[in-house]
Amino acid sequence: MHYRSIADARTLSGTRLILTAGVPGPWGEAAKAIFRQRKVAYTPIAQELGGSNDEQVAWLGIRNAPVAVHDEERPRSGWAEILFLAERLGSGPSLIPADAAERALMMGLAHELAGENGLGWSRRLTIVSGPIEEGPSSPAYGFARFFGDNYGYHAGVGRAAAQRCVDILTMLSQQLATQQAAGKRYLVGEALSAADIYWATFAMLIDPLPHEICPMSDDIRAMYGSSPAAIKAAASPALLAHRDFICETVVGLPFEF
Ligand SMILES: N[C@@H](CCC(=O)N[C@@H](CS)C(=O)NCC(=O)O)C(=O)O
Repeated sequence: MHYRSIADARTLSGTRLILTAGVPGPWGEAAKAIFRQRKVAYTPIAQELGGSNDEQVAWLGIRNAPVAVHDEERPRSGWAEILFLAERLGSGPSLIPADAAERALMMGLAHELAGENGLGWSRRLTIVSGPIEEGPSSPAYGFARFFGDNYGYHAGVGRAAAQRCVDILTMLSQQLATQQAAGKRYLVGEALSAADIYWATFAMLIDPLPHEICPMSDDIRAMYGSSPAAIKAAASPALLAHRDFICETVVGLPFEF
């Protein structure tokens, strides 16, 4: 993926998507997949993982990624506002169900995957809590402290966050089983929705795909693949197979960062 700088981004119009360069992040990969599925063309702009990203902050007041900026409109960094931007700008089948009850379910599942205290958020807390609690002698302490300070770490949160991951994965496994028992292919209703895409991309924090289709550094792979056994066991084989299906048919393989 060819990234442009923030300085370039400021001179461009159209849709720009700020992404953590060179690193597979589930929020960024979900945004890319949603733009791709909705046929929204965009210019990728580089954010530095864990960096101060001063130019980005000076421009938008937001340090992390992803951030979607369309023309002179306000920046959008939350998963839901990025999704609604893609719905508005794009074309083809909607990723949000038309039926109100299905839509409410889909948005709820998406929040459980991508929102605050959702699967990605909670799994990140399980990753950082070990090194933070071990203290500065841990080689990962600095990194973990930074992410912990930015994304909701407090003493003792690791255990609750791990349980939340288990609960969410159990719920998703049951939801898919219910759908499949009714002869339905996707997580909600009859058609592909954003919930399928969030699951396919956030699953990398539970069970990273092999290097050939999802290349990442050894450090990131070790971190993403380090879930406690109870978290791994909570994702049913069918839910992981659904991840494979959505990655192959929608997200596009290999992942490219
Ligand atoms: N803005 C997103 C959350 C994005 C997010 O958590 N991004 C993290 C992913 S680990 C990030 O940018 N990390 C890199 C950094 O903080 O520098 C949302 O509210 O939906």
